[in-house]
Amino acid sequence: MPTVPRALREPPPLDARRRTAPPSPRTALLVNPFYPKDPHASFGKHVLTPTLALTAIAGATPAGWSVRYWDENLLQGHPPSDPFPRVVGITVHLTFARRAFELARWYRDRGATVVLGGLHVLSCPDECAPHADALAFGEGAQLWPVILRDIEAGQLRPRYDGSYQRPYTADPPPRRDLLDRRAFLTTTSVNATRGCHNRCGFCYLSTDGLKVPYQCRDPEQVAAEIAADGQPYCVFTDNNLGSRPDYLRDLCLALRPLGIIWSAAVTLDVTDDASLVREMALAGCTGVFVGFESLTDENLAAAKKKTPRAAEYARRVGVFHDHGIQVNGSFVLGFDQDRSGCFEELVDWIEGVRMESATYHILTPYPGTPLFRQMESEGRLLHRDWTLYDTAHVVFRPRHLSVEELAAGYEYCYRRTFSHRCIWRRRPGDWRAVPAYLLMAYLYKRSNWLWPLLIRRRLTHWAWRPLLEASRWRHLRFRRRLEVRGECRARPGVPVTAGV
Ligand code: B12
Ligand code: SF4
Repeated sequence: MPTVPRALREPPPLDARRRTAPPSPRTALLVNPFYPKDPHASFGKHVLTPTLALTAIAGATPAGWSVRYWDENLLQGHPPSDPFPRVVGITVHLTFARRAFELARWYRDRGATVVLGGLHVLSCPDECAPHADALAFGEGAQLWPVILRDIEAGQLRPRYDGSYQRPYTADPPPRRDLLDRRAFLTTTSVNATRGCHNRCGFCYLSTDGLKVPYQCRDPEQVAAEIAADGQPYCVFTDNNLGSRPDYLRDLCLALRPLGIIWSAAVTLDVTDDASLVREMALAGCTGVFVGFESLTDENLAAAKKKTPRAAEYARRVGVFHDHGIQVNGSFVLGFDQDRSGCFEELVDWIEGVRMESATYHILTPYPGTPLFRQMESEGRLLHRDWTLYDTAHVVFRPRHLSVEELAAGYEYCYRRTFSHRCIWRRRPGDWRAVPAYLLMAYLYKRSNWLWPLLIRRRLTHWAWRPLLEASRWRHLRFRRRLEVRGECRARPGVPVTAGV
């Protein structure tokens, strides 16, 4: 098993003896808590692009308040305490809930008011409530200004409910200026849409009580936000940017004049219409993150995944490749029809279709989802230690595999996919795209020894920048050929594609 340096395994200890000044009026601190990194995956993936959770709510901070952003995963040591914040907002996911609660205690003990929000608050409110002065359920940009005003008026309520019904276009732009640009490959993480037309049984979108109607922002508004951040590469962190093909087409038209490159998570059905994929390429799309999940149709059906069946996958990967778009496939391991042998078969297939990148996730029943209820009712949950619900650990009893076989299969998939041999075999067919592909693969997937240093010294953007610029330049040339000749088989090459 590859080792993980301590700084990526454990959060910095909180100094119990630190003396702090009284809370400074109208100051807020927003914290993204530390989570342990998976030794099999790239350490670099955590500094590709920031989560929008906190910059989105920071954008809604009322005038007169100062707000600071702190991401513990940037390895900058003890979280800030000078000036000591009046209010601390912490985003909570199940995997880092324990750390979020530790932080909450530390700040509360010293007089700050702590507000918790995010997915875990929604799925496990009773667990979160004792650790906060107030809980924010759902859409935070709507709630944050109300919470701060109530604090000023001394009228803080224990619970605030935000609905996802308000027009998405009404949200203020995220405060990307709070981020350290050196610390990420790109600070331009953007959401153009919210929700997804699917409701896969394992997805957090099917959590009880979470009602996220599908909403799209004005394409021009999205393009202006991207242009304002001034970066060559943008990552769409939407659940599924391809949920509404007509919208995606309009968005592409708005993005085209920017001359940037971008990547996004989409479902495979965007390849139903090759002309849409062409529009994406012409607008700067160089990579897609696609949840293939499984090569077994029974698994897809059981998960209620409404995308093309497995026999169609290879042809559809080809549609992206034909338009110069690299594919980062996401695969879930441990479905009920997975048996020993499925891991070799999967990586053989990935190698065969020359998929540029792949991420693997052990099936994980998130609390509140149909999958969780099923596993619970069948008595298959092994424990409720949420820190291990990170898709890198087996937390349930698989149907046709032992727990050990599934864990070993996960490790095998990563080890083999990022072996020298497999990286080479998956190289693009167009030799001109090979150098960028190899640089990307080696920097991203085979440099875990280097990432802690790059992260701590805030050299992430510096390390990626030449590759980003070279990819954008190649892409612009490729686009010109695509415009003239129609479909084209050359691949421009891209640093990394979006996705978790
Ligand atoms: C960007 C991203 C990442 C980035 C950054 C993650 C980080 N925490 O820093 C990277 C690539 C590093 C990453 C890694 C992983 N991720 Co991730 N990631 C995302 C992604 C695509 C976007 C997040 C985002 O910006 N959302 C948009 C914001 C605006 O929405 P939001 O977070 O819900 O926040 C709103 C409200 O919840 C609320 N709110 C949130 N916090 C707070 C706090 C306060 C005080 C208030 C008032 C309100 C509030 O207001 C916000 C604005 O409306 C999401 C999918 C998605 N589209 O959301 C997955 C997602 C969050 N990731 C997920 C997972 C599983 C992971 C990994 C564990 C995967 C893996 N095996 O490696 C890792 C490890 C991270 C971890 N342990 O949490 C899951 C989480 C599932 C769950 N139930 O917890 C998601 C939902 C993807 C999915 N479809 O399953 N991820
Ligand atoms: S397609 Fe993806 S985002 Fe949509 S419900 Fe399924 S897993 Fe979730």
